[in-house]
Amino acid sequence: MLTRIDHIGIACFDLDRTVEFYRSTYGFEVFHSEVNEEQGVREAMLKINDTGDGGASYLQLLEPTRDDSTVAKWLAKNGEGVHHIAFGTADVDGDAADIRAKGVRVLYEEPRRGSMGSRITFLHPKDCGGVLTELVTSAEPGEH
Ligand code: CMX
Ligand code: CO
Repeated sequence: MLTRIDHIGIACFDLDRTVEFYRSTYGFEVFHSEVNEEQGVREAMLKINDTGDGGASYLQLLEPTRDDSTVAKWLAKNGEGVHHIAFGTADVDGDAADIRAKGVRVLYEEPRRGSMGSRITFLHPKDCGGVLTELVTSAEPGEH
């Protein structure tokens, strides 16, 4: 069951500059940052709020680390902006299977590694009304 907005993914050319915009404009601080080589991104997670199911909601600021990454390709075509939304669930495997059975393309056979040791998969934007949609199961506290 999808129980929250886990994050909104925002693509940018310059992560440090974008982090500074969110800090100085809204007061949001970086909760966590990492490089995910598989996804080809350097990212900062800004925690917006905790949620009633023990999770949280974040902004995920994304800067590409290589020209052939999905985010680099998207930025070249669209410029900076909202790249994807992510729903949180305790069971990404089960929810992805249920959604695949409804005829929506799930991009990965098995969930892959996301921010902070989470497990993630994506739904094809062409099957979701033009919205690239991610499903996330957070790591248990202490797992990452
Ligand atoms: N939102 C909405 N539509 C998108 C999109 C996005 N983020 N990215 C691509 N599309 C659309 C394109 O506009 C294009 O539409 P048209 O054919 O009408 O022009 C179509 O999808 C195909 O796009 P493409 O540029 O040819 O790109 P690809 O098919 O090579 O890749 C996708 C698209 C979704 C398969 C790829 O972006 C992907 O695998 N995404 C999942 C991984 C990812 O995004 N990782 C970065 C974030 C990591 C994280 O969140 O942790
Ligand atoms: Co994401």
